[in-house]
Amino acid sequence: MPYRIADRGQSDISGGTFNDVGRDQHNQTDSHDRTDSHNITDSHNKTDSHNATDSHNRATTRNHKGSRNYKESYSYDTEDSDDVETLASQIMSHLPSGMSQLALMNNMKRQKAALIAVMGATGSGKSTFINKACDAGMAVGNDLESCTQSIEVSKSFTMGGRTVYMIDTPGFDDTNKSDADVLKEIALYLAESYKNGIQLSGVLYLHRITDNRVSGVTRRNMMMFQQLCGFNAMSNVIIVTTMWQKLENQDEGARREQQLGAKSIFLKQALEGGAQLIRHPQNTKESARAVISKLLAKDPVTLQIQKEMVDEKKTLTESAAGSYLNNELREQIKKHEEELKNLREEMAATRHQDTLLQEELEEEARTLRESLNKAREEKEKIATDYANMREEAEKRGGC
Ligand SMILES: Nc1nc2c(ncn2[C@@H]2O[C@H](COP(=O)(O)OP(=O)(O)O)[C@@H](O)[C@H]2O)c(=O)[nH]1
Ligand SMILES: [Mg+2]
Repeated sequence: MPYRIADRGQSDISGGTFNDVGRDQHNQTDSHDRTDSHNITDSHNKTDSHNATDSHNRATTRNHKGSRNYKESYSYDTEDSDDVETLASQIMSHLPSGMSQLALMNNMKRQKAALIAVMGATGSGKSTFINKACDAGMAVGNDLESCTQSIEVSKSFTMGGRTVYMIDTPGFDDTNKSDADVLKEIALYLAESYKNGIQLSGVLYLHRITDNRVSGVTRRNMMMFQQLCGFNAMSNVIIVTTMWQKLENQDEGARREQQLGAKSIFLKQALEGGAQLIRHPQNTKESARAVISKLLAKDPVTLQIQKEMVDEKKTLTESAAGSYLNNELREQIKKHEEELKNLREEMAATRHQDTLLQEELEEEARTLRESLNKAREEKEKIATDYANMREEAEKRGGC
């Protein structure tokens, strides 16, 4: 299970009204320029990683003996993970043999292609959106399990005379990857493409309109996305609300939409920077392409993480996104250390009493120590720079 920074509660986004800005649909006639989708980075070997939310997202109760019961808010089913691997290998099997990332990037450059990154939480509909846009076969997950194992580039398609590629990214809540690994993958891909002379046409950030609250997971995804893009790139960002068909009451969706833009500090900033909030009203190709067409009209953009890693040669920890994650991890470590200290005191105070209680406290301490170690490891992982990340990826055969 991946190490995950803890959710920090959620905010209500109901109430208010909203004037839809994304209903003007364009009917584009597009031809297809099909190449297969490309899985860019290998999945890392880290099925043993640990979910750090364990210790804080658990409801702690005392049983009749006064000892604690933890209710896990999150569980990981290893049988499902086999399914995910099968799906990943199915995608891999579509790869044209010998097509490296560099070759693909050269193709993009030669075609003066438009490159669009798609970000958002797991289950926000990224792979489905891309599939609709380009009739491709990205793996689509159910609501609980991540399917996008690593960065994937879609088949190309043509819109308004431009060749377009879409980049599918894992969310910062991936069931198989820690946030640090997701950040490293996204940062490396963006840095590599920038260094190879490819600029993005823009970024789509997908958000489920069916969510009536901004959960900790959503908040983390929004924050990481904003730190990766930076304020100056926001005019090339579209926040796309998905799953409108799942809403019983469309007015409720409109209210959430308004709250997202007005009250959420995360999206408010993005919108102030020029990002647009647009609906993907139908889960159709036309709807997806109407959104994409808005980015194609814009001049390409350099994202903050690209400038930081390539031009400014910052380490990942020094980048805005890395620094955000680093701070979250630092706070997590502090919290774990505090919890461990309290636990030790409790163990000392009850030393001569109940042996069963002692065993349970010991078990609790063990879990906490594991979480603490994982958080420290994650912090170490992002203490790296572009050159190191490339080297690591080359060793894995990814870049
Ligand atoms: N009704 C509806 N379902 C969707 C939409 N987009 C995605 N889904 C479903 O939501 C689930 C997660 O989608 P997926 O594309 O794997 O999300 P990802 O994790 O962001 O790539 C799948 O069951 C999709 O079929 C949409 O616009 N409308
Ligand atoms: Mg996906």
